[in-house]
Amino acid sequence: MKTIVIGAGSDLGVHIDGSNLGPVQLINDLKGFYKGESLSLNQDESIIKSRNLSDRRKNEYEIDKFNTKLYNMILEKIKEEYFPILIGGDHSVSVASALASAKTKNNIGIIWIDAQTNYNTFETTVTGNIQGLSLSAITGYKNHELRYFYDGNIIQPSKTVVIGARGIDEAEKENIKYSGITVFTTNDIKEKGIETIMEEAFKIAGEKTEGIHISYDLDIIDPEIAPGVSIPEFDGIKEEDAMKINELIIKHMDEVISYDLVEFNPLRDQDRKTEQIAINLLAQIIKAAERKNKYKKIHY
Ligand SMILES: [Mn+2]
Repeated sequence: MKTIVIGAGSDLGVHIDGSNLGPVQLINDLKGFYKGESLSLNQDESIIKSRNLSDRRKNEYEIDKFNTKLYNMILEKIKEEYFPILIGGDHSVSVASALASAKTKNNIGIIWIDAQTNYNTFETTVTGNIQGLSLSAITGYKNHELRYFYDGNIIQPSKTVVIGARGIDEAEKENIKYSGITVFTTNDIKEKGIETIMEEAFKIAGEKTEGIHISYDLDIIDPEIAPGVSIPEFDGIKEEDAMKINELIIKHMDEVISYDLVEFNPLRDQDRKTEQIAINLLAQIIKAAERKNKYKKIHY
């Protein structure tokens, strides 16, 4: 088992430009210490992107095309027994990575670390940004249009946990209630502490599953600290807690089978603050993935 870093350069899931440029920059930054393999998929430059907020199916066809390619690319690597680390791109790219991870298993869990729950449907979306429909698509709550390429098992809402949410739309709350996913808000983190919340999350996502997919959106962090994201959401967590989340993920690395880091937008960053945090998170996870792989080699 080896580690592979996969860049998914698409910003078609959001009306703000720039997150498509994140992966190239971060993969370039990683070159100093990561000598392993990497792959990249970038959105076609000839695409005329829709940024119209009243368009409820913004760039749907192009996103489907991109994610179909990305899904097949990641799935192939999983079948070759790689541990995939995906760098986004806006959060719509995680439909491809999470489902590629689910494809070869009967039942996996997912921990979605994000300021938003991304649990809208084409009916409830306010912005028409498809990134906001990604988790509902992954967990089989409507939005089948976003997983046309997929014929495997869906990730069960009962094995799905969102951490750090604070920007939940009213209609989205109804979707969440109906589906039964677990949501821990930023207030829950403040009240109970990040360690308790993460342990609870791993218990839910790990119960009777064959692995856990992690999807980490940088906008969970307060925009004062990490401004380089497309849709900043006030009252986020501190950098210390952001790093702590990663450490707690690494503590459970034997259960983790794939990892995304998404939403770095270099056009919105200030003094490379967000870029530095992203690199620190990636460096930690790469090291842990490589350790995991070495350990597996010894024991099998
Ligand atoms: Mn987000």
